[in-house]
Amino acid sequence: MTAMKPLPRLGWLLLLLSPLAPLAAGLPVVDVYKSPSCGCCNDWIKHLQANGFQVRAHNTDDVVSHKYRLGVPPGYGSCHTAEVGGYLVEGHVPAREIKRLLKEKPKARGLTVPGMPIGSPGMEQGARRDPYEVLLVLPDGSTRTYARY
Ligand SMILES: [Cu+2]
Repeated sequence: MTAMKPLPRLGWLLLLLSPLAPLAAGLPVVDVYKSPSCGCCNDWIKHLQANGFQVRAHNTDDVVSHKYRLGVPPGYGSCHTAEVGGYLVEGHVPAREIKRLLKEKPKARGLTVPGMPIGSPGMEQGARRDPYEVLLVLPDGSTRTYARY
C-alpha cells in the first residue's frame, strides 16, 4: 500500500468549498417548469448550466398553473416557466439578463421573452436571429423593455 500524498493546502480548500461554489458565486438555484417533451426547454436549461446556474427541472403537464402562480401576464408567455430568487423567468431569457436581474433586484415580478424567438438561448437555428426583447414584468403586471437582442 502506498501512502496517499497529502493534498496541497489549496487542493483541500477547493475540495471543501466545491459544493458551496454556486452559493459563493451568488447564484441561486433555478426551478424550471416544463413539459416532459419540450426540447428547446432542455436546450435553455443547458444554456443556464453553461453559465453557472444550478437548475432543478420539473416536468409537468400543467405549466400554465405555474404561470398564474408566478404572475406571467396573459399573452406574454412562452414554452417554459422558471423561478429564481423570488422572480419569475418566462421563456428563453438569456442567462446574463437573469444575473443582471439578481444583481439589480428591481421591484418586479421578473423577466419574460414572450413566444420563442429564433436565435434566443435554446432556440438556435443556424445563423438566423430574430430580433427580440427581454421584458421586465412590473408588480402591476405591466412590462417595460429590459434588454434588446
Ligand atoms: Cu422554447
